Amino acid sequence: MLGRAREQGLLRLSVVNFRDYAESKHKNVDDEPYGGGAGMLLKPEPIYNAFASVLGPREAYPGKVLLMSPQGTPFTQRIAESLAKEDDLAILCGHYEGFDERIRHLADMELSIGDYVLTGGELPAMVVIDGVCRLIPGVLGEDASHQADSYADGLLEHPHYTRPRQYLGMDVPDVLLSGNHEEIRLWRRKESLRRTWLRRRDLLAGADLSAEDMKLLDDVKREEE
Ligand code: 4GX
Repeated sequence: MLGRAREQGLLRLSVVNFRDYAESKHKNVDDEPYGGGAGMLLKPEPIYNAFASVLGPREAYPGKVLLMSPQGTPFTQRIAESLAKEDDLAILCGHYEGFDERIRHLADMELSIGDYVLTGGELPAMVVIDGVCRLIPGVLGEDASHQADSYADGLLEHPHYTRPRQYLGMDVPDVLLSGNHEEIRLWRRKESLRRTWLRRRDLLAGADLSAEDMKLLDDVKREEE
């Protein structure tokens, strides 16, 4: 999807190798931690030099600068939506155990994609790129972007079915074949609430639920007791 979006001119992506901006003749971008300890740290100069060479003075950068780290703010759909409004984003990431604290000062926002530790920030950066770019108008098809709107309500999705009507003894729920659009809407909403109640109860606190939702959720709770 992002490859097509690039071809269509909907987004521009480029990768900068900060090794090309290392100061020493040996092009080393990492060094031992002051105070001792295991592991090498990413040095500040290659990152600062790369930034200035490619993007100009930090204070003149028009977009947001992101740093990928497990210590960051959890990356959520809400954050993806706010980043999708920016015309420019820069993401700092590296394949190192850690980075010199002064690199943090280049960033507007430190983001984490989850509570686990990876070997580098490249995959987290790609996760953020994917999550943000799919929200750029035109990147997803008409159908998919309409769906994306409905996923933004903070609930888990209801179950989906396609043909065949029966498979290995598992039937498509009758309501979905009924042609009754109001009944289908109510069923989907209820099953969405059920999934959220059963799998991610924490999400219900942040979801804005209508009076109808509250009634459906009551029914779900009674059924799931
Ligand atoms: N959510 N990692 C960060 C440390 C590092 C080294 C050099 C920048 C430069 C992660 C996560 C994550 C691994 C990215 C360690 N960062 N990032 N890297 N979870 O695990 O975002």
